[in-house]
Amino acid sequence: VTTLQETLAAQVPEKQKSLAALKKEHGSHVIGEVTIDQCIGGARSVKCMLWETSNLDPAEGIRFRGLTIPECQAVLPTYSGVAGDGEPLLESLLWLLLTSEVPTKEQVDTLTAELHSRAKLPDHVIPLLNSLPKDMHPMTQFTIGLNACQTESKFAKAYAEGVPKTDYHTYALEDILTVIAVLPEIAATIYRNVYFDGVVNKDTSLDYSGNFARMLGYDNPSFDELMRLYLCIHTDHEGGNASAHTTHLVGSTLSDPYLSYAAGLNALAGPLHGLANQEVLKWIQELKAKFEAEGKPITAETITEFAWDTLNAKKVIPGYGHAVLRKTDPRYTSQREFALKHMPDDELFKVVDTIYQVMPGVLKEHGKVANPYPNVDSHSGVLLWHYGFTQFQYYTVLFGVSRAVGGLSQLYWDRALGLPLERPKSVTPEWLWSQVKK
Ligand code: FAM
Repeated sequence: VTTLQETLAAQVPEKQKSLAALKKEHGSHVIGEVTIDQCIGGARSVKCMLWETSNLDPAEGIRFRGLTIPECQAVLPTYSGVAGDGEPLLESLLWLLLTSEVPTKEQVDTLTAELHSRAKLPDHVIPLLNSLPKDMHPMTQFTIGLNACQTESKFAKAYAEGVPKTDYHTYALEDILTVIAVLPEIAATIYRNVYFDGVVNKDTSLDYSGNFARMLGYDNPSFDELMRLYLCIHTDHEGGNASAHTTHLVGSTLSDPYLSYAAGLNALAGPLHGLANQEVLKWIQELKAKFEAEGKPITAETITEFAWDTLNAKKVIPGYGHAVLRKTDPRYTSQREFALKHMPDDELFKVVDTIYQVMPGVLKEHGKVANPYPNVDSHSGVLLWHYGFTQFQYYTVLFGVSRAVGGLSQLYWDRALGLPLERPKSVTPEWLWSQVKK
């Protein structure tokens, strides 16, 4: 069986040559312009970053190495081994994002074994996590835990020893696979510490997602399937989202993969980004509490009323809108299909479905939101809740385990292709005014 490392090593020379040719022959070709709006408005759709593991089309949604979520579900190896029979394994998607090839089940099995073998935390990490205050946000604990593992960085050690830049990607891959391997145990330790007894039970006879579910304390094949879907759909959303971009930017300084992804996690912890999945459940719980107190049922009418209360209070509706998408997020749709298959009568699923019926209309009437449709976060918490995973302050940690796969797969290619330090030009307000005063 051709291993992941052999597959990648065979690809690097050709891709290095191709990018060098593009730069040499067409480096000065103009691909866009930048307006003042984009300069002061968060660089929306400014094309100035290379990202190969996925691409996000506003109308179509995400494609992982050219494959949509349904296409991934049709071809990527599953737990049973039969593609299409259940959710793809997270390891299958990791292989696809890194190599752009659909792996065989045998190849995926070698990757599962490799990740399990790398999943050894340094001795100082669990005691450090155990020492953290229980009311410290789980995302803050998560980034502390990952930073603490940086003592193991092979990339940092090799750089310090002066290895040639042509070898950086080989050491980066070592760290990338180890970071992906240790994140579940860091995450599970935090969950068990904050909400239970601190005990983490591994089961490495299972795949990455199944073992992660056991470490969290869940032993239900249906939940294992949710974990596979959840971890796959949150991996990558092209390069411009804050967690991916931060990982790429910090990595471009030759900070190692541990420090780079820990930085990406801090971006993910923001309410407009990964923390939205927690905010969605908080919003739904507040909605339920209000109308239960008033003795009113949750209907399209009461949800509409609560949505307007939120908007009139100058707050955002969490789980709706997107900086790029202009239609319902296919990551929402894939979760809806999971719910229809596994929990069609779930009460919260019905609430999310009713929100979906009314919210686009409310946001269109409100008139400011460019994308009045749901994103990935408006559905994810409801699926977890169904299995008793009701600690929604923790939800973004699960997102953080998954997003490492996308951000770090690209980081491998950043180093293999020798992408340089990222350094866009900032301008002053005076300069902007000087451009428009004729
Ligand atoms: N509810 C209320 N107002 C919203 C809104 C929402 N869901 N989405 C956008 N707006 C507002 C936005 O705040 C802005 O208002 P101001 O002019 O007063 O600043 C206006 O509509 C235009 O914004 P936009 O161009 O439509 O969106 P942006 O590209 O600026 O921002 C998001 C995109 C995702 C930050 C924004 O839609 C939002 O805040 N959504 C709610 C939080 C959320 O669900 N984030 C998760 C996104 C998800 F993809 C992820 O990263 N996990």
